[in-house]
Parts: sequence; C-alpha cells; structure tokens
Amino acid sequence: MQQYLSLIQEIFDNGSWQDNRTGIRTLSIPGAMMKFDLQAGFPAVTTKKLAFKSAIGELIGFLRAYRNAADFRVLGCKVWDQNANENPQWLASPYRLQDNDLGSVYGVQWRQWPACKLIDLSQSQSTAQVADALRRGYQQIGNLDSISENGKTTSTLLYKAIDQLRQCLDTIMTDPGNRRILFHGWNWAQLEEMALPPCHLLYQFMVNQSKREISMCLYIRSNDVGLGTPFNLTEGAALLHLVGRLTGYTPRWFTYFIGDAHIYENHVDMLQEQLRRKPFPAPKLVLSERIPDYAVTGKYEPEWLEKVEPGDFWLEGYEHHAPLTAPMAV
Ligand code: UFP
Repeated sequence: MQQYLSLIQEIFDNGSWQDNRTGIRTLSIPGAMMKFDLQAGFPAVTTKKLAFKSAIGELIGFLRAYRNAADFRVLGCKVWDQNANENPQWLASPYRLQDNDLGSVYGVQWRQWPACKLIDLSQSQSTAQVADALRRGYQQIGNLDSISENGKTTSTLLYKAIDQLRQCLDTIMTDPGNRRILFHGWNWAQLEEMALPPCHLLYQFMVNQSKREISMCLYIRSNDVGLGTPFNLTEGAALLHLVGRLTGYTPRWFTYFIGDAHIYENHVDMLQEQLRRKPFPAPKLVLSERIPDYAVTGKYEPEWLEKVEPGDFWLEGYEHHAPLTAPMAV
C-alpha cells in the first residue's frame, strides 16, 4: 500500500486546485500509475478499513450487467444509490427509466455493448458484408432509405450485443499471445444514457505463456483517490484473480493508470490522517473453491463470470487501521 500513500503524497505536493461539476474542488494531478504484483499480496488499503464487501458486490453487479441501484444493494453495494437518485442532471434525463435506474453503466457495456452496422446496399461488396455480419451473430433489423441530392440510398441495419468480457476470456483460452484482449466502457453513443459515464474504462489482459501468468492493465480516466481508488483497486485485482482462475493462469501484474487523479477538498483530513498511519502488510485474496480452476479441472466454464456470489471472495490476514469516512461527491 506504499504506492497508494505515495500517490496521495504526490497529489498533496504537486496537485493544483480545480473546479468541477460536483461543486467540491479537487487537488488534481494529470496522470499517475501504480503497479502491483498480486503474488506479493492483494492491494487492499490498510490505513483505513476497506469496504471490501461493497467493492466485491459492485464488481459482481457489473459482471451481471446490472443497471439498477437496488440490484447492487442486494449484492451489498450501496454506492450507486446517490448516483441513481440524487444527481439532478440524471433525474431530469429522458434515459432514466425508473427510480434506482442507472442507465447503461459499466456492466451493460462490458457484457452487452450495443453494436450496429449500417451497410450501404448499393455498394458492390454489400451482400458479402451482410453475410459476414450474420455469421458473426448480428441480426438484420431492417432497411433504411436516405434521400440526398445524389438520389436515394438504401442501407441495411444490423445489430448485436457484444459480450466483450466473455470474448476476452475466450481469446485468452484460444489465442493467449493475442495483444488485443481488451474491453472498453467508453461508448460514445450512450454516454448520455448513463447516470455516470465510466471512470474505469479500459481493461487489457496479457498472458505470459511460459510462466502461465496473466496480467492486466486498467485505465481510469478520473479517480477520486480518497474513496474511489481503494474501491477500484479492489475490484480490478479481484477481477484479475477471477479471470486467472477461470482460464488457468496465475494472476500476476496489475497495472493501474489514472488520467485525472484527484483528492476532493472534503477528503483532505481523511487522507492526511492516513499518511500519519503506518501501513500493515498486504493481505491475501482467497477465491472460494466453488469457482472452477481451469488449471485443475481442464474444463473451461466462463459462465462463472455470472455465477460468482459475494461470499466467494474473502481477504485472509487483513489487518487495518480504524475506519475513516468522508462524503462522496455526486
Ligand atoms: N469515481 C471513481 N471511481 C469510480 C467511479 C467514480 O473514482 O469507479 F464510478 C469518481 C471519480 C470522480 C467522480 O471523482 O467519481 C466522477 O466524476 P466525473 O465523471 O466528473 O469524472
């Protein structure tokens, strides 16, 4: 956890005060990186009590493509209530379907990224393109006529919900040397349909075939270092452990990139207190034996991405200082 404390110190030393949409100023730096060896321990914050159950509940909600704060609450994660029901901009949005609705946040993009193809039927390759799209699981929705000064063009619209995460696991299994094993949350067509556009938005997996290890890089465009970072570190590292288990690789390097790394003005006291505390050794993450280990069973069971439950994850040897709280900026 020294890396987390160093990041806090760096923001105190070099950050500049910035205004933002929440009305609570932040001390911010442009760009930061932390890199954790998961074989040396789990990156749990120890200078306060980590809301481990809540973070794991959120990750599981994402894995199941949840979009309702009440569903997250059932998993033990209450952090979405305010974003769903208190942000005035979202409350006024036509895309908010009902109370507690979050729109097409994180998991919806991870597991059901809405992909469309519009193929111009007048162009010579169109039949082959439509056939290729159908082979890839797209469904033909219908044809569209558009009229311009050059005349009428007919295009056909095809749609498919892409399970990006499942595709990543499949590629890890079939083509581990692939350098394109990633999933992305920043869907421009739907940003306004989300209670919060994604903060952690790009995940890439890398397999070391000779050492049988798997690593992950995560890019977070905007990170609340007081409340968000401990949460996001937990989720990212737990995800890498889970993907490693299901594909038969040992989780190794977890590299965490931040774009705008910031401390909210009303978190300064909490973080200064944490800097005064001496961190404890990193705990160990244990995954329940219920979750099949491909390295042991030889049977690939990616449906466990949806089947895992909060009780399948726990920390062993987690020593921490007293809890500290601070308000979340919405
Ligand atoms: N935030 C995080 N991690 C998350 C998440 C939100 O740090 O996983 F969902 C913080 C970052 C920022 C705010 O302080 O929430 C999002 O605001 P904005 O969209 O203006 O960057």
